[in-house]
Amino acid sequence: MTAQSATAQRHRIVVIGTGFAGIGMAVRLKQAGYHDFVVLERAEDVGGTWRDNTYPGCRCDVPSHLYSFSFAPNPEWSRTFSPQPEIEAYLQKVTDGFRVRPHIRFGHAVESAHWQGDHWLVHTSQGDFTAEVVLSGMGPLAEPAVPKLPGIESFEGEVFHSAQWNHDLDLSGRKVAVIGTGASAIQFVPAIQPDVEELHLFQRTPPWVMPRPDRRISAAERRIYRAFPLAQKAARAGVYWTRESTVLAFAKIPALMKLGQRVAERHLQEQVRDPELRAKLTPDFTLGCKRVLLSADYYPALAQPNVEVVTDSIHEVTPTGIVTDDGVKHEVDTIIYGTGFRVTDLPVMDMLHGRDGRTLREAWADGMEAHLGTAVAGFPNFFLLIGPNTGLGHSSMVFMIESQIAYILDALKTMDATGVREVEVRPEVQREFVDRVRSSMRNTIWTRGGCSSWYLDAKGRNTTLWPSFTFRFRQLTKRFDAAQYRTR
Ligand code: N01
Repeated sequence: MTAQSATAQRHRIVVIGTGFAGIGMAVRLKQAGYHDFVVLERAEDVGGTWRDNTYPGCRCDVPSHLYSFSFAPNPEWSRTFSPQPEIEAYLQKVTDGFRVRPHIRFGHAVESAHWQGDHWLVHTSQGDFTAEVVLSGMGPLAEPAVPKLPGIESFEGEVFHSAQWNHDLDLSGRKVAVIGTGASAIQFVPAIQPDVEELHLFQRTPPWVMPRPDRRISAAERRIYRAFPLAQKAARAGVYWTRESTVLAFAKIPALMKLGQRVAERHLQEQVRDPELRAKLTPDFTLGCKRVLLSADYYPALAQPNVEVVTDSIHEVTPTGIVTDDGVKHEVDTIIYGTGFRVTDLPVMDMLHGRDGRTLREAWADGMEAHLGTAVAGFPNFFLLIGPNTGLGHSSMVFMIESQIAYILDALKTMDATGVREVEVRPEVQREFVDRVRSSMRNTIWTRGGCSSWYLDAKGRNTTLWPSFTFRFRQLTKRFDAAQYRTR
């Protein structure tokens, strides 16, 4: 036993993170009769990415009825696409309603986890924990990606990332540079455009934007959902299957994307009358290659006189602005990064030390991979939620998370039923699964659509998304197969 572990708190299970993954896992553990667990959370409240992303206009681009746990329907959603405060409040309500909060240790940032031969030693900013099993709910959209712009240290104005919004700064009357045009930027740009004096939008690649069919859910509808939960279940199923049908275009027959692309082209045509601006905003890749964005107010905001869409590359930042490659200096006093997250370069990769002290980064030297996106060879009794190749471009991550939770619970039950203390996925099982995923990936829009995106790693491989139907993933994770694991 190491010096650190002498004072460690012992628990059977350590869960890391309190986003949808960590909270869902904790609820299901309790329901399954596992009570000896703690949930470690670096922040002071639950919510994960839905706690951190508070930028103006932040909302979900997956319909509300599907963006919730199957075991905790919410008849109170106010809109068909929920605003961030409602999703954060929903997660808090689930945490309290299922009495998970007493298990959570807030302000405990996990700094490392080491496999000790027969248990894990988890080192946090506020002490150590030992556990038989570690479950990571550290999502991929947690660590902001901030580009190293030449000269940024000399900038005299305010700088922040969309996931760390500076609410103390009044943007009215300011000259703002927004860098990036992804899912976050297309939501906050229209929200801040009316207030700022000037908005310079630095666009590297124009995204495809579809109309967002958002509407208020009336009080009468909410009464129906409260009184007849089956009605909301039916609405949820309708959304699920509509979304699921789009997998055909994303992952099976990418040529079908051209149909959707026409809708996006028409949307751009209708909302942007100026041909020069429209040309700047027209993507040169097939719809779906990057995340399909939904917005009713992004294009109209860009057509306003206080907005300039800058398509020349950023050359350098000066104390008072940004100079682009064409030599033009854009005078600004605020820079907002809408530059996304470190998805394929996760901090957990350096924190986690498996068998023989090997880090996850070393294990993933050739790219992120895990059996069923959940178990990694060399890391016994460790399971990842939202691991490699479990992300979605078309539907709700909560569905994938619930599939993984069920799989992990079955693993725990199998261990209990058979007296097994240690499970570690066999490398050849992981290899076979990953090879199948990679082969399915070849014919997807993400690899054939003619774009680069955060879905791809440095080697151009898609190690983030699930290349098939989500019900297929659910089938694969339905049962934990001990034969696929080395057991002790
Ligand atoms: O980040 P992104 P995001 N110089 O990575 C640009 C989820 N989400 O925060 O396209 C200049 O999509 C980059 O340009 P390019 C969702 O899964 C969900 O917007 O790489 N530009 C791009 O335009 C989403 O996919 C919701 O050429 C630079 C942008 O920054 C994920 O979060 C809402 C640059 C980054 O776009 C991330 O979205 C919001 C540089 N050095 C977000 N580096 C829901 O509603 C990057 N860019 C569920």
